[in-house]
Amino acid sequence: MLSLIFLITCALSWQECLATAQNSTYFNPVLSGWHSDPSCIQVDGTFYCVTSTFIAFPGLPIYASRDLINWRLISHAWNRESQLPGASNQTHGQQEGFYAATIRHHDGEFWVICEYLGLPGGMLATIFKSSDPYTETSWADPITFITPAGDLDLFWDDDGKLYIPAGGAVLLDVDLATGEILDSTALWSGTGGVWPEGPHLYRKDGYYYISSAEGGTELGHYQVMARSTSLTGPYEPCPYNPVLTNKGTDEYFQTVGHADLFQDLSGNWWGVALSTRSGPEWSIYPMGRETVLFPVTWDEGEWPVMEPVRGEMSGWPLPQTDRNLPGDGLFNADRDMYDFPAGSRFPLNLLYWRAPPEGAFSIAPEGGLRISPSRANLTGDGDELDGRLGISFVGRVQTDSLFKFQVLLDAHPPYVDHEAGVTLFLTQNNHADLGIVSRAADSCKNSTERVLRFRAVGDTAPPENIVTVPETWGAGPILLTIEAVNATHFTFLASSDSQTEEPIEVGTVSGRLVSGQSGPFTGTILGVYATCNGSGDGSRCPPDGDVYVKRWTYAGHGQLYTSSEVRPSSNYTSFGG
Ligand SMILES: *[C@@H]1O[C@H](CO)[C@@H](O)[C@H](O)[C@H]1NC(C)=O
Ligand SMILES: *[C@@H]1O[C@H](CO)[C@@H](O)[C@H](O)[C@H]1NC(C)=O
Ligand SMILES: *[C@@H]1O[C@H](CO)[C@@H](O)[C@H](O)[C@H]1NC(C)=O
Ligand SMILES: *[C@@H]1O[C@H](CO)[C@@H](O)[C@H](O)[C@H]1NC(C)=O
Ligand SMILES: *[C@@H]1O[C@H](CO)[C@@H](O)[C@H](O)[C@H]1NC(C)=O
Ligand SMILES: *[C@@H]1O[C@H](CO)[C@@H](O)[C@H](O)[C@H]1NC(C)=O
Ligand SMILES: CC(=O)N[C@H]1CO[C@H](CO)[C@@H](O)[C@@H]1O
Repeated sequence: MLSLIFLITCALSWQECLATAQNSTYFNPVLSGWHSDPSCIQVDGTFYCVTSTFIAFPGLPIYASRDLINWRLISHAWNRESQLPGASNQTHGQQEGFYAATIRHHDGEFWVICEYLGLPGGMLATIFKSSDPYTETSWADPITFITPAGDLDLFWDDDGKLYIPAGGAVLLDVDLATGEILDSTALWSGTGGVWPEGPHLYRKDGYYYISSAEGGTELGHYQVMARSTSLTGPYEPCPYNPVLTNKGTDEYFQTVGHADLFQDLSGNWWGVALSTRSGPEWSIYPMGRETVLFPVTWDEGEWPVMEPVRGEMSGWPLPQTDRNLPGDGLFNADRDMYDFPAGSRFPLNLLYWRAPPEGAFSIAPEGGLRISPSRANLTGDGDELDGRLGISFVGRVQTDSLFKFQVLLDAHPPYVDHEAGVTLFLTQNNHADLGIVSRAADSCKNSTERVLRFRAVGDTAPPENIVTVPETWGAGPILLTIEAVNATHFTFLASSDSQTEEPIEVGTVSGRLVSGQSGPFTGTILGVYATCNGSGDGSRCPPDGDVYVKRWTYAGHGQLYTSSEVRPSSNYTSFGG
């Protein structure tokens, strides 16, 4: 019946009709929240992506999908401090660390190449390999070398020889055994835009294609291509450059670029890129640079044609919806609901800002997440307490425009100025916190009391607000909430666990605080922290300050796909014409 209607109403030939009927619609971003610089491949019908993580640890998350829409977090290429000993604790800057990874599959192995910035010896190229990306421990210690250029790619020529293209379209020939750069060839200078970066090299129909971003990763971002019949050039620029951009438009999805291309099992081409849901106003975009998917038409011998990035997309038939992937990691759009039962594994989607202090986090024998405070607070200062030695802070990426993040926190900071709480965190210089703080109650009796303190750090920070914990709440755990009430504002609420319907609003902050600012490359993280605010010595706080997360939930309540239209969080749709 359905097909009969198609045949009657379709003015095209029946083959074209069927093709039309099968085209899919879906929503961007496909990896929502901070997922910048995506690189993806397809291996035996499963798609794999990696994104940049800068100083977050674990880093270089690997996502897998069978349908291009449901992406499961399956592992991190960088998951053990010992893979790069001492790298994290030497990295000072908030936007250093791992930049612009590339994932490729070769000879049965997955390869992730990436450069690490912020180490004294120069830009460190790292190559992580795994034959089973569903297991974290399968990612070996990286091969490393000092690289003269960043944004590294992996390209095997027809003869099987590996080359490493890098930013500025430079082709590096590296002896991986010694780390020696044997040769460096400039392939193509680009179209003249600033910051030619994130190059990928493809081989198709007798051509070598270079795809590269230019214009910087903000409103002026765009993607260009060039091709040559010889690896070392000369390269002819695509007559339709830029091949992909939202520059100069009033689209909600801006900054589109840093693309990678791959094929599905039906032979259709797709691309991923980063994009920011900011509109041209470029003012409030707490989720930073997210991963978008776009269909690509790439006929034999022709230049690829990329569909412009929008919130609602239409293109090639998507593979059938299939969430049947190994592992227990979240799908990107899923909610968190953790009570950390005794003996359970640490959820894969939780991350730290640099490697955490040793032993600071564990699942308590009676259940719950135990956090030992760090001497460094979230902001940090000076040399010893700037956060390099670890901050007791654990979070998850904000993946929805509208959401509610709630933590039931059992915290009784034993000394004045010690605190634990929840945070809306972009970097150490831009965050808003709702803490349970210990304050001097009566100087004669030397006693302390618990107060709720809302405090924000950064240019547009509202004033601090302190509220005494109501006596009726007793000494039990406190439910702390951060909620995106609309696309521009976050509120901070507290309640006793037994009176959750009457929370106290302790603060409100504009998303401007966590948009760009000191974190132009990263995006907002929601998390829990505990600090003894510099007391103690070495890496140790005074004892007895441990706090317990009894319950941790995060649920999306909506995704904006235009500046004014919201779709439900979590479930994407795809349907035939
Ligand atoms: C930094 O990490 C390395 C490797 O884990 C360790 O040997 C070193 O002691 C750490 N440095 C400091 C100052 O803790
Ligand atoms: C289906 O999607 C592809 C990829 O975007 C496009 O080239 C093609 O024109 C679409 N077909 C129809 C009938 O819309
Ligand atoms: C954070 O720690 C630094 C260094 O110990 C200190 O100067 C600052 O007052 C602390 N800030 C807060 C908000 O506790
Ligand atoms: C943190 O400690 C410093 C001194 O070590 C003190 O001046 C500051 O007020 C404390 N900050 C808070 C927020 O308690
Ligand atoms: C107040 O309490 C702190 C922490 O228990 C202790 O170190 C300090 O000596 C006490 N001060 C007085 C005056 O009792
Ligand atoms: C968003 O919420 C904030 C805080 O409640 C409010 O001040 C602001 O007017 C709201 N914006 C819109 C567009 O409703
Ligand atoms: C309609 C639909 O797709 N529902 C799905 C929403 O997501 C949950 C998991 O998060 C699935 O179980 C539902 O089938």
